[in-house]
Amino acid sequence: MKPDMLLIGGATPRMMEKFEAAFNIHRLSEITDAPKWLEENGEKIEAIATNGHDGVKPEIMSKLPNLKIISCYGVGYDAIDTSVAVDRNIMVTHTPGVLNADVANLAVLLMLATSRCLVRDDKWVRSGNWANKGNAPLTRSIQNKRVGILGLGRIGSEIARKLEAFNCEIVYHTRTKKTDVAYAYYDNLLQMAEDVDYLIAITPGGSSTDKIVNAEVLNALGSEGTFINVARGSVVDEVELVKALKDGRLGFAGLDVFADEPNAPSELFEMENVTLTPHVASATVETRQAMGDLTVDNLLTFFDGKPVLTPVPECEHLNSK
Ligand code: NAP
Ligand code: 8YV
Repeated sequence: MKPDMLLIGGATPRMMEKFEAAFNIHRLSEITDAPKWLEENGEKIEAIATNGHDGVKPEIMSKLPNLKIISCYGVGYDAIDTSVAVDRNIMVTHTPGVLNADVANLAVLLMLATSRCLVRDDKWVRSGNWANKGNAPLTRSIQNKRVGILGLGRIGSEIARKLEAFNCEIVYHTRTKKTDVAYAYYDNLLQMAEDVDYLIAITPGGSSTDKIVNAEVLNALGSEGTFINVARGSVVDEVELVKALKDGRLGFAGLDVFADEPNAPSELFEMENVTLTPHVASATVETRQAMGDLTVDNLLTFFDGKPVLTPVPECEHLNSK
């Protein structure tokens, strides 16, 4: 008998092929009256496959009394309430590590694109400005700049390594000082923002990081400073971010994530000092394949009675049960 799995959000054809071989799949997106369906069928669901954006809503989780595992396609799992999962002995897995390189690449790309005005200069050529108005205005270099990384974990460390190639001076802020890195540590985010040219956010979302990049931090970064966000939209006070960019209190921003995705504040659309991407840091064919494989393999190993490959830290203890 195949276990019943609820699929929240999408899955690639490669994932679906493996899911279909191992599970009875119920796609939430195809269920017309979800509350009624959950009431009538919730008992049979043993597994959920979801993603970092959709997570699992509390009203869904509470209707699945026999849920055993949630496998998240993504490393960030702030949209899944792990405290409820742990209380109910539900295993939660995610996809750490396999996306480090591409997420770090997008952070560097946003830094470069914002500083070198890539979007403006692409338009300069296409619009005929080059021929009609002459050379585009000068841009700014990322070479030799001081970069503050907010969150020096798996991805933050990869960003730091990549920026060494640009001779950037790396400093960082986390709650705990790392013992194994030579970069200067700031125990105070505001102080770090005062001292750097670029601030890159790459922490988890959730309550501990909610709006930690606030108006004060943005002011400290200043009119020549650049804020890059590849973490979660919730990490920055977005209303203050828009105001600071408008007033020129903050110079520039490169943003992959937003508070109310798939919506981004429309004021940003008119700003030339901002580069925007639609939450695509991990969205390459190669990385998404690796994330998909890990999402599936965590489920398959679990139902094989083996320890899952990548539990979230809160659920590691459930692996030995
Ligand atoms: P990780 O290895 O767990 O690293 C997280 C880092 O953030 C750690 O250095 C941690 O250090 C720090 N941190 C956590 N809470 C903090 C707080 N309140 N204040 C300051 N620092 C804090 O995670 P990762 O694999 O690098 O992934 C990081 C995050 O990137 C994910 O959770 C996700 O939100 C985001 N992400 C975004 C995309 C995208 O598509 N844009 C893709 C992948 C990941 P301490 O614990 O010492 O504070
Ligand atoms: C995904 C992410 O796009 O891994 C993460 O935390 O934000 C991205 O890789 C996200 O999980 C949605 O699928």
